[in-house]
Amino acid sequence: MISAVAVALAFTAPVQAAGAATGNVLSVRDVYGMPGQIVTIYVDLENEDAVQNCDFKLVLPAVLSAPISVELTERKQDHELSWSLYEPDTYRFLILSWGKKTLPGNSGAILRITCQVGANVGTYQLLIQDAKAVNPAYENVLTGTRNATVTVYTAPAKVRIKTWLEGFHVLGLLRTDIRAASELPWTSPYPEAVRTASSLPTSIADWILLELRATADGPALQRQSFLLKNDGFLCEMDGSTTTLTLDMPPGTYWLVLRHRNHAAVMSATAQALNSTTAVYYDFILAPGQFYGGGGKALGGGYHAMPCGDISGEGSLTTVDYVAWYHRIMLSPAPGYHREDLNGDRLVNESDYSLWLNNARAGWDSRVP
Ligand SMILES: [Ca+2]
Ligand SMILES: [Ca+2]
Repeated sequence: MISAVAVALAFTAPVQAAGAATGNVLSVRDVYGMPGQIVTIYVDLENEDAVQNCDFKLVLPAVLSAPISVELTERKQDHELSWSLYEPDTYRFLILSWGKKTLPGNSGAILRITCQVGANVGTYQLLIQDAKAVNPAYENVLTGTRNATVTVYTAPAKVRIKTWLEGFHVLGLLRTDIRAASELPWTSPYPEAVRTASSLPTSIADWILLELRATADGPALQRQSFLLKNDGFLCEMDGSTTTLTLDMPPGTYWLVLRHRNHAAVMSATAQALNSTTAVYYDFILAPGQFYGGGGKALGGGYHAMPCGDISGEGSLTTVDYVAWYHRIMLSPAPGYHREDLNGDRLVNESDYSLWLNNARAGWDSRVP
């Protein structure tokens, strides 16, 4: 058998691109952090074969502390985790099912590790070694691994962004009915990037999720929740600061916006962001601001994120309709509902009409 180290050196294919899994690949995601911050290392498994147990070592750069927390993700059944320091800066992890259960799903994180970032700015290697992914017949089916880097920086990238939500839009502003009824949650509804607001002024319409990518169809480098004001500006947790401080160093990034019931959109081009002057990206002013023509014209020369993707997977299908139908059958009280496409707190025929019009017209997310 080829050793896992040899496989690691030989493997070069990108593993986080969209599409079906090819082989069984264990990878770590790139990590970005400032001195003193707590960062999370994600270990992902993309597997086309059933995997029961995993065994691997991680070599952490000296700029990271020893693991503060190590936990399995939702990709587990009766799996147990053992880990320990193997040699200086190298930790061994063993994920094992005593009941011969397999890891659910075919992609995504199987392990989360938090560490604290040290003071030395730079870019460092984060290596996987001696990895095995064992199937129920106790054969190692791992076909590759992918290493990552840890980037330590001191000046975060800044940006200003304006967008409108089609469903929430009324005469140049976004509805704030949810906030007015004190039903807007203080904590972001996006589990990928939970944050808590310090203030929720009455001008806040909803929460929105910003994703940064290095390539148009590549994986997310970072996801961060922001508040969305009624004038369309994303703002910080104080509900008013529209210069957004990103958890990333300066760089050139594609800007993806996701919302809990609108189709995701992406900037037409990558934006060079720096740490001193916040680049301003306005999604509403022209159709050409949206990658793939993904913005919906509202009239008056304005454009918005198309509403209706309740399931959040990118397209408007009966899955979204069924979610709306189930909700309305429950006669929900007014509130913060994903099926409320126009943001008036109610789930009713108005929301259905918005979904139907967009589904018939073939609206979906154009984010690859
Ligand atoms: Ca959908
Ligand atoms: Ca509604």
